Amino acid sequence: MEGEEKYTIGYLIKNIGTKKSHQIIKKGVIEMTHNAKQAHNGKLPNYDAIVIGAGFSGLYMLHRLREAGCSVQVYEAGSDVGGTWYWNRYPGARCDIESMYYNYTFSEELLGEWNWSSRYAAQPEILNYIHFVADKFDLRRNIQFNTRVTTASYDEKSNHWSIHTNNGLNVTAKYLITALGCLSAANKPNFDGIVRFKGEIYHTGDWPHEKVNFKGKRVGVIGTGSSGVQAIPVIAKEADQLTVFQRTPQYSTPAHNHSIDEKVIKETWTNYHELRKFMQASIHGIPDIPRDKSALEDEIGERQLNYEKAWNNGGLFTLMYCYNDIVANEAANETASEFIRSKIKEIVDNPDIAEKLMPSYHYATKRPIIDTDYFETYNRNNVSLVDLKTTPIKEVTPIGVRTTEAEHELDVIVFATGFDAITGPLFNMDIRGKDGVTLKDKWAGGADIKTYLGIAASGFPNLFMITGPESPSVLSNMIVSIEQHVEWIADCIDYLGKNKIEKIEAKVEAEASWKKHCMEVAQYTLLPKADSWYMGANIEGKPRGSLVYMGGVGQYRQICEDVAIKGYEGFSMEHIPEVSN
Ligand code: N01
Repeated sequence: MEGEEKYTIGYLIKNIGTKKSHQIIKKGVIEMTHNAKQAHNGKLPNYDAIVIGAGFSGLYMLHRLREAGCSVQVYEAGSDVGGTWYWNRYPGARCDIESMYYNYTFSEELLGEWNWSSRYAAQPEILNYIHFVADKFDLRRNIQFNTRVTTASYDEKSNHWSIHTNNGLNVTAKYLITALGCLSAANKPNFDGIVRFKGEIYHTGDWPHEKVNFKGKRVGVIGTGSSGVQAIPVIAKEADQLTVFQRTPQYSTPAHNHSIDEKVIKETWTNYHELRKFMQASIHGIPDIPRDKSALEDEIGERQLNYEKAWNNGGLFTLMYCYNDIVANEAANETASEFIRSKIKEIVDNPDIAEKLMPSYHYATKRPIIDTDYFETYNRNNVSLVDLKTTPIKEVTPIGVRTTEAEHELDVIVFATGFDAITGPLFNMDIRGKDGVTLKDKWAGGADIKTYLGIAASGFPNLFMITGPESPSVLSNMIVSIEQHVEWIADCIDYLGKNKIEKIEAKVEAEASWKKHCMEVAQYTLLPKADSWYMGANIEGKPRGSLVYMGGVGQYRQICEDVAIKGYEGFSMEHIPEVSN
């Protein structure tokens, strides 16, 4: 944004009373509040708050704080808004939460003005929705694009955060809010020889804006998580040959995507108030909950009928919600796991390929996947499967990928290898708190993550993390979790302003008890047993440990509300000293 930096307090003071300064204020480029106007050691920060990231969370944070009268600046590495939906443009990219529940819910007006076309919206439609929101609330005027924050350091003397960016910007703010997304640091495995590959290389999480042409090409897809499972059937239809390199087979159930009738949308919007309350109190942030019965209580026939019905209905949580102990009890889990394996056997014609596609870990302990014709794709004669468990990749050669068994010649390699989840985006930035300690050091590189509610960390005053580690985040409908965090943070900042509190910091003992609670809750689930990205197990060398709060969004919301009601219990706060005249 050209000329953005000159519109600071300093500029206004220098030009006070001039036509230009009036124009700037009127335009709203600077919207100072009583908070920011308070002198801190005689020095004012450039902004009340700096938000990093302009995806769903950063945009709503900007809107909320701006509505509250704060001066806010957002920095975004991409050239436009969208976050996840800006970067993940791979063929087949689609949401796995039903569109009707995957939108902002804070504004009735917004709801009434948007119609989704299908049960699971495709990436371009979700990105259009985000553009629509950005336009409606005129959000871009406080966002600087193509700007990556490289360092953020807290200065104890001024109680400000100093932010530096890749294009040489240096700015300060009282509050720093990370809205980085949990899945924004692409995992690009550094296979031997990769730089020698003569063909094209893509990563699903960093996809070009132009269409990638697969026609007449030999394509290799490495990775079979949600991204790979969505991309594989679409690429298979276009490419000459497709080779899928699979490290871990996945449980995937049919999405059964379909168009949505406008009448249904209107009716849903009408009842949204109730639905919203339900989603906020639920486990995963959707208007549904598991059936209150163990999978082991039903006779086999009855259970099969339930699973069959769920399979035919589609939905991310439908099969898991057939019973209340699928992710809590190994024997119960096995009934669902075995049901999906039987489906793979039924769908895939070649029994050897079917066998390779059958997972053995506990269903839903990795992120469940929903698909359109994923297993069916292996019946095509232009698709082959390489099992990396038995024949691992040795290197990338100039003409393809060599496993311990063979060299697979390729024109294009697509990495669908996922992300360095949750901590990755935070560690990619040099975030320094008190005494210059980095977040990465505080958390021992991820081996000892300590947060309070997944929102704050001791030693890092006035830093708020939206959907940070140890929050429900990726275990839920992200928008429900994002809205809850944004609203909690905005309310907290409002409380600080009203009570003339300058500095807020999580207490060490509050972090310790939050960690203890997170670990206790995790023990009730099977999730810690899986080698998943929830546990940091997908990245070589990443310390293993739970990155998420597993108690559900409803319980989590209640805890956060209680903390706020008790005057932000677990946080230490410092008042602004009276300024003497
Ligand atoms: O990433 P993933 P993703 N050599 O980590 C394999 C959300 N999402 O981008 O399982 C070979 O799930 C890895 O193998 P393994 C959703 O929350 C949502 O697909 O680690 N293979 C795995 O097969 C999702 O969970 C949507 O053994 C390697 C794959 O790559 C999350 O994003 C769509 C490897 C990575 O799967 C991440 O999904 C897309 C290596 N060195 C994503 N490293 C929807 O809303 C990794 N793999 C539908």
